[in-house]
Formats: sequence, C-alpha cells, structure tokens
Amino acid sequence: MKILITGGAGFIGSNFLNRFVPRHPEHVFLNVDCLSYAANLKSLEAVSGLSNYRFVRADIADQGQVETLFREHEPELVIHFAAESHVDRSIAGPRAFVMANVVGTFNLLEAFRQLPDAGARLFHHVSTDEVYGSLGPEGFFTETTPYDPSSPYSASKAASDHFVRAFARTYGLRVRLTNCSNNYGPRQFPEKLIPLMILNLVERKPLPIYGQGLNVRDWLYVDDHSDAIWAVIHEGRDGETYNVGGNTERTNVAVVETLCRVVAAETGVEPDELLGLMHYVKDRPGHDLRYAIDASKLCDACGWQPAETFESGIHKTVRWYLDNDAWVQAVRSGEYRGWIEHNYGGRGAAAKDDA
Ligand code: NAD
Ligand code: TDX
Repeated sequence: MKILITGGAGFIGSNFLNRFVPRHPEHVFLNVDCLSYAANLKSLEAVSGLSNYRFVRADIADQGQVETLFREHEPELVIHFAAESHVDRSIAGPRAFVMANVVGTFNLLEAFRQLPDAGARLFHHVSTDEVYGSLGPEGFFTETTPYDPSSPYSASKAASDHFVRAFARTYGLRVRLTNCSNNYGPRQFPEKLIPLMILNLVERKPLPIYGQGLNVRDWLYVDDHSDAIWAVIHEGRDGETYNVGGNTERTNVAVVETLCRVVAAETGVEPDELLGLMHYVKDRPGHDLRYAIDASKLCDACGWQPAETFESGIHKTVRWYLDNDAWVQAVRSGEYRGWIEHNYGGRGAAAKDDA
C-alpha cells in the first residue's frame, strides 16, 4: 500500500515512522513535511535509507504543491500528522496555525477527493483532546463531548476535524479520526513541558511552571499513540472518531517533580538540588485546567491498551534525552537550520523528491 504521511519529521510522525517503516516492507511510506522549526530529519536517520521510505519537502498550506503530490503519488492511505502544534506559539501568532492546520487540512482533503476512486481510499486525521476545551475536577472527555476549544491552536484543530467529517459526509470519503491526550517520549521538540524540563534540568536552568502548576494533563507515551493510530486504521470503522488516552492524569507540578527525581537518579545528583530549580511564572492565557480521556471506545473496538506506564515511559524518555546529545544540540543550535536551508533550499521549492 502507498501511505502518505504528513508531518513525519515532527515528534509523533517521526516516532510513528521509526516504528512502522522497518516492520512493514510491504508498504511504501512517503513522508511529506515542510521542515518547520519543529521538524528534525535527524529523527529519521534510522529509516531514511530503507527502500520503502521516501521524503518530500512540501508545504500543505500550498494548494499547488499538495495537488502535484497527490496526482504524482496517488496514495491509498493518508495519515495526517502535520500541524503547527505549540499552544504558546498559537497565542503569540495564531495566523500560522490557521494556514497549516485549517487551510493545510482543507488542501489535503480537496486533493484527496479528486483522486481516482477516492471513495476506496482512507484518510486518517490525527487530532487532539484540546478540541473539547477544559474539564473541571471530575469527568472525562468522550467522543460525544461538545467541542469548546480555548486556544487558537485548539480552535484550528477543531476546525480541521469539522472539515474532515464534513468532507466524508458530503463527498462520501472514508475518514477516521483520533483525538489524543498529551504525548511524551523521544524526539519531542523541547518547547513542550516534558523535554523542556528535562533539558533545563540537565543544564541546571530554572523550571518554569505556569500559574500554580495545578493544571492536569493525561499523559501518553508516543509509541502507544502510534499503536492506537495503527489499530484504528486496521480495526476501526469509517466515519468514526476514537479518543486516545493513557489514564495517566498528573498535575504539572507532579510531572516536574517526577522528572527532577528521575534525572537525579539517572545522573547521580541529589534530588533536592534539582527540585530547588522549580519556579512559578505567569500563567498561560486561557489555560485549560484539566484534560482526561475516556478511551473505552478505542479499547473495545480495536483491542488497544497502552503498553507503558507513566513511570516506565518517563524513564525511557529521560534516558533518550541523556543519550542523544547530538540530536539535542542540533535542535538547539542554528547550525541545523542552516543545514536544512543548504540541503533543501527555500520553502517554496518542494513537491519533488528530495531523498
Ligand atoms: P510537531 O510540532 O512536533 O510536528 C509537526 C510536524 O508538522 C513538523 O515536522 C512540521 O514541520 C510539520 N508541518 C507543520 N506545518 C506544516 C505544513 N504547513 N506543511 C507540511 N508540514 C508541516 O507536532 P507533534 O507533536 O508531532 O503533533 C503531530 C500531530 O499530532 C498534530 O496534528 C497534533 O495536533 C497532534 N497531537 C499532538 C499531541 C502532542 O501531545 N504532541 C497530542 C495529540 C495530538
Ligand atoms: O514551560 C512550560 N510550563 C508549564 O507549566 C510549558 C511549556 C508548559 N507548561 C504547562 C502548560 C500545560 O498545562 O504544562 C502543560 C503542558 O504544556 P504543553 O507541553 O505546552 O502542552 P499542552 O498545552 O497541554 O498541549 C499539548 O497537548 C496536546 C500539545 O502541545 C498539543 O500539540 C497537543 O494537542
């Protein structure tokens, strides 16, 4: 099968490709990514030489590039990860989120529905639990919870979800959606809570906790998310949405304390020295209090269960960041951006094979 993956150079997409490209030589995986600040081709070194993997640099917000790609490759399955994904950036500059997440998704759907025999192909949309807004201290998000997004990021993801479902109903497309809780694991860009804190701990920098640190997130190890998407593609039903979550609610303070203790143990430092770096800063505007997922529909329909506990996943994640200094330095230094520009040229020059 020809599988077109968008956003495969980002955190979740690259972990997905590292997991499934080597296991499935019978499928061809075409990774389409514009290589934004959040992308890292170093995350794909293990698969980039495999014969069933190809990379194309393209911007999904560019209608012409998307049309060319779809005409040329005629994917049987699209798995759509690409997005602007950082909530704080969406508060500082929401326009990029409308372009990538709303216009980008729309362009993919438009090109998808024009493929020959489009109704026989499958479009899998990767989305977030943030579309449901904020929970109080009790209850869980289910697939029927009304949409109530709080940030420009979550509003743009909500809009993209609506377009996917509307295109299915209007044009008879086969679509499936997954709305997942917060992911963590290797290869995550260090602007999100867990990698940011790990790297600050290693460098003994302050650990900035928004507000009182009592906001709750439901954490899921990234490979468990990838397995959930694979399970929905193989066992799920067309037109359906599946919530994905790890039943692992933690306050932000509890997450940061755990990270302090794990990094201390892994590096032979006194935990108190690291715990002393915790530092409370101004809260995020529109900061959702709590996310918690009821994943029973997915578990019942597709037989999915998370394999990692929070403790095992956090240990693996801390170890990965400690062992992959070259990846970390590349993301942090301007040198990596220079390499991308040198090798891949301007953002507009895509829709042709680059590797
Ligand atoms: P990420 O920011 O790490 O990666 C996003 C990737 O998309 C990058 O490689 C980037 O270059 C690419 N991209 C962005 N705009 C593009 C464009 N216009 N054209 C082509 N490529 C573009 O994000 P992530 O954390 O890997 O998230 C992947 C998907 O999963 C997103 O749709 C996100 O909404 C969703 N999601 C993320 C989480 C999470 O906790 N990270 C949870 C639930 C859902
Ligand atoms: O420095 C920080 N300090 C802090 O207290 C950062 C970066 C975050 N936080 C808090 C804000 C949140 O309550 O930690 C929590 C997690 O923050 P993020 O890592 O920014 O994630 P979140 O805002 O919850 O959104 C994430 O989960 C769902 C992803 O960014 C989205 O892409 C995904 O859809």
